[in-house]
Amino acid sequence: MTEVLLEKPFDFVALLRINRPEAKNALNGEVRRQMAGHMAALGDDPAVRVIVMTGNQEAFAAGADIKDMAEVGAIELMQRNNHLLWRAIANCPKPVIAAVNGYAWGGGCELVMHADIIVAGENASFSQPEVKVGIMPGAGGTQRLTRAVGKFKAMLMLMTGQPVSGTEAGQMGLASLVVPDGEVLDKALEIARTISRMPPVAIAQIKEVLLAGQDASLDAALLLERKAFQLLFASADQKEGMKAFIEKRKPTYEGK
Ligand code: CO8
Repeated sequence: MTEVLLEKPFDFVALLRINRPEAKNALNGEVRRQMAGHMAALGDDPAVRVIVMTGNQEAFAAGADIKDMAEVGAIELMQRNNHLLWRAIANCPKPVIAAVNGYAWGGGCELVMHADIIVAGENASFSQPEVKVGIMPGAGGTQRLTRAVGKFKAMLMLMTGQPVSGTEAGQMGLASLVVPDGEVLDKALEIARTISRMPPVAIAQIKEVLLAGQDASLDAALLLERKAFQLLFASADQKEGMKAFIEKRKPTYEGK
């Protein structure tokens, strides 16, 4: 397992680093399999509450591996069932933070958009350049990008393949936060640490309801929210959080 390195920088936080520097972290099958495997395992691990994914200073990931796709046929591509690997990432029930420096292009940009929070360096580069190699995004780029930045900015990026900087990404709604390049990972880890101290059951419900509600009618989404809100009153963490407030002390959350 060396294409994606797993580290535990501190309690309750896991850090996944894409590790193919020789190929600008291009996402070959092995990277995608390892990323999906880690996400599934970390999603199940009670000792992990937040996951940060990153690349290196030059590239988060410069796309799916073109050398891996250049000669493939449609049926073989279909039989690779890559969508199941992407789904494992999308289905991770824990907060995922992307820390982005350098290229987040093509499948790399799509991977970033699987995250819940995106911290970008000012000079990061976001792009969906697939059209330039004769294809289009295949892992959510046309859909997640449009939901993030709206139709007109998405069309421009998708049809020209032109990159936007981290600073522009922040202005467009494609990043949660933009910081100087050298501070990206520290900032992402700081946010991860903050979230890791929050009640895990509430955090999981926020993620589930926000994502499920995004594509539902407002009425249905508000119903989902209300039910999840009510459910949280069955958690020990709710009792602890409110008791600690009243007793003027710090709460200790156990995820129960
Ligand atoms: N795939 C394979 N190899 C790559 C990729 C890639 N996406 N990107 C870079 N590399 C390799 C280069 O081939 C090169 O290898 P070598 O040293 O053996 O020649 C090495 O990484 C270093 O790259 P460069 O020399 O090109 O570095 P530069 O700094 O000059 O340029 C760029 C960096 C601008 C990022 C340039 O490498 C580039 O344009 N890369 C391709 C970007 C691209 O088109 N990405 C989109 C790919 S298609 C895609 O992502 C479809 C997603 C669909 C999702 C579904 C998946 C199944």
